[in-house]
Amino acid sequence: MKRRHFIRNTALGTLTAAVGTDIVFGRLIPEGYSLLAMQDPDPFTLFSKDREMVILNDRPWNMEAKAHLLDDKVTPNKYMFIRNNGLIPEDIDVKSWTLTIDGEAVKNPKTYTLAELKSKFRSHTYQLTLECGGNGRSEFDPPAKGNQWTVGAVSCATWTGVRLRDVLEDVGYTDKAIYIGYHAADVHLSRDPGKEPISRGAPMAKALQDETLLAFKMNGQDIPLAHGYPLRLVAGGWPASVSGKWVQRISVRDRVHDGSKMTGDAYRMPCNPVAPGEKVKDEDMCIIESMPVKSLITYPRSGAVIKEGRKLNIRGHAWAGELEVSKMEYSIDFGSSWDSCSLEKPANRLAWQHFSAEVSFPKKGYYEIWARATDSKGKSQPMLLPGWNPKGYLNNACHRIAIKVT
Ligand SMILES: Nc1nc2c(c(=O)[nH]1)N[C@H]1C(S)=C(S)[C@@H](COP(=O)(O)O)O[C@H]1N2
Ligand SMILES: [Mo]
Repeated sequence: MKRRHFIRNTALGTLTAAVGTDIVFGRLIPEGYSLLAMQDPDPFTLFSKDREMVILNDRPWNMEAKAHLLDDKVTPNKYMFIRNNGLIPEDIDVKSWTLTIDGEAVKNPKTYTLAELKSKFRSHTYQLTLECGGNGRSEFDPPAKGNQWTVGAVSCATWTGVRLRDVLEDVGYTDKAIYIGYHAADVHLSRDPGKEPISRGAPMAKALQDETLLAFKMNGQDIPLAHGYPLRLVAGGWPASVSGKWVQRISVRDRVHDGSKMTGDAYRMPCNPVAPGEKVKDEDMCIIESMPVKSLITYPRSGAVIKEGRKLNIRGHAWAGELEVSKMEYSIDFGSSWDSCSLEKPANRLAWQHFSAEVSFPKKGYYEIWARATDSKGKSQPMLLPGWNPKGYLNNACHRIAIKVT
């Protein structure tokens, strides 16, 4: 038998410090063996996510919720989707974290520490709907490249921070200002420091809205690392890609921001509908702004079984980008007829709204419940897939669940 080799005392010292307690038989750890305590935690533990969350990619991390996980009126961290374009920044030092406002339309760029931002400007809290532009992408045919989101790349947490408007006014900007663009601390997948994973933005009108925040709290606590700790731009109602995480710099531009993922097919749609699979010229692509009207049935979960003669209480949320949802309906006959749901007002502008209904079924058998929201301008969700586009954005087709009455 081969003689066992054990780790050296110095290595054992390092391990003990890392584990944080005495390793009782530490002397006997075979050489080359790695302790379980030293292995990377699984992503659910790492990001404090529920184990029912679905991982779509691990490099970069992308994770979505299932419809029934989004039942809370205010989304807790454990059910909030993660959408990363690059690598999460490491070794964040809050004490030395700064935000710089610069750009062609700023005469004197200014830099704030986090403490300065918090003490100099008033804090505001809003509940804000953040939906990835690619939510629902998995349904498109021909398929679109990218994370195959189903329905769970949407959240509505409360965000606390200072108004971007107040900060921009404190710095001062010229009448050349037409757009803002963010720059963040995350790292490009190639680890090339000259490349940004994503650097998007919004027109001044959106940047200056009351609800557009530089946030430092989510649901009353420090923003979780994966969601942008220690400082994040939040612009509800627009594709969530506008809400830059780990933000360090905001440029006030004299042109449409041209950062990473602002051009080409990224977060842009054919300005006019195209046939599925059609090539679209660059100049015929338009930047996505307000998200379309949409809804989600969060209770019961698809596949639920109920007894004949019983009524089923369904519920969920509806949202409409910059607009309010004015009508919510459901159908149990594949969209031939619709009944109305009761619909609550949003907690504030740009927050999703809750709906509920009591559904009766005529007899035993299989049913699908479809939900359809209509926005304040009268636009309704399409029953089936909306217009195909190269990257599979803005699928706001009616959500549906299966029900068996036995
Ligand atoms: N710095 C930075 N900000 C970012 C991203 C990113 O990869 N890096 N992803 C964007 C995209 S595409 C989306 S959909 C949202 C996702 O926010 P969440 O991960 O907090 O749910 O963050 C946006 N902000
Ligand atoms: Mo996104």
